[in-house]
Amino acid sequence: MAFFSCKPNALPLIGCTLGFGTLLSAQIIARVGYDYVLIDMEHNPLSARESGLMAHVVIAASAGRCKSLIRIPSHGVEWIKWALDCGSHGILVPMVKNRNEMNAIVQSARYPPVGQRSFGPTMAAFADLDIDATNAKYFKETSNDVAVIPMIESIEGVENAEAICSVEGVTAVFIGPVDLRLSMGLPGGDGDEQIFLQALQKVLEICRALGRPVGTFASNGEGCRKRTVEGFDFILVPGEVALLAAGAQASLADCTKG
Ligand code: 3PY
Ligand code: MG
Repeated sequence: MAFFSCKPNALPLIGCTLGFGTLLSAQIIARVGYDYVLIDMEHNPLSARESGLMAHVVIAASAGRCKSLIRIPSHGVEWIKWALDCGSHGILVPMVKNRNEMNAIVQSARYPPVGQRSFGPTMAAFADLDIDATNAKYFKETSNDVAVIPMIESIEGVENAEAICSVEGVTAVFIGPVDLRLSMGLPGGDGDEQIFLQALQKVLEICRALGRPVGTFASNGEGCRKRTVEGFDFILVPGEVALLAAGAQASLADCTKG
């Protein structure tokens, strides 16, 4: 089933970042009720050697009825191939700044005639019961539903948002608020500065006009509700690492209070 059809009438989709690369943790998170998990190969020490692990985490999440996106660490064709061939429902591609970069990503991620993705979705057949990678169905249908999601997270990316988002083969767009704010000289992941809010609004409007869903990150419930009211379609909320730290701190505080 396509990533954006998993909760058609009740957007936004809510997702949790997986950073440990461990199956047990993925299984626990996938059963909590999140709509999707984001396997983060960008900001966690999960190297190319561990790329096979992505496939197993996708399978673990899928058994919990969770969709899986993989955030790859670069625009490299090898990462795009590994992440899609293992049966994930889509890729998040960081730091996309212009149309040329987006065109190259789509070339790697889409089969002909749109792109030049090479055929070999070896693990996809095991990742999701709805995927049948062994016959023409994956090539003809499923692969078209795989989500290709550029991250807009710089001033330059916002300036070129229309050119990036309108490339054929782009499914949705994700705004990385922390890096976007850094590029604006602003701290943290949220704030009321006009330059930041106008950038969010601009990307939302462009994507509305193009019919592309827009996602972003929120570090807590208040931020999540704010972004929901603004019209974001999928939101990433605190992930595995933050949840473990918060749970451990709360438990220790509870067990040591007088
Ligand atoms: C950012 O905010 O820069 C992100 O990459 C969010 O995941
Ligand atoms: Mg970022």
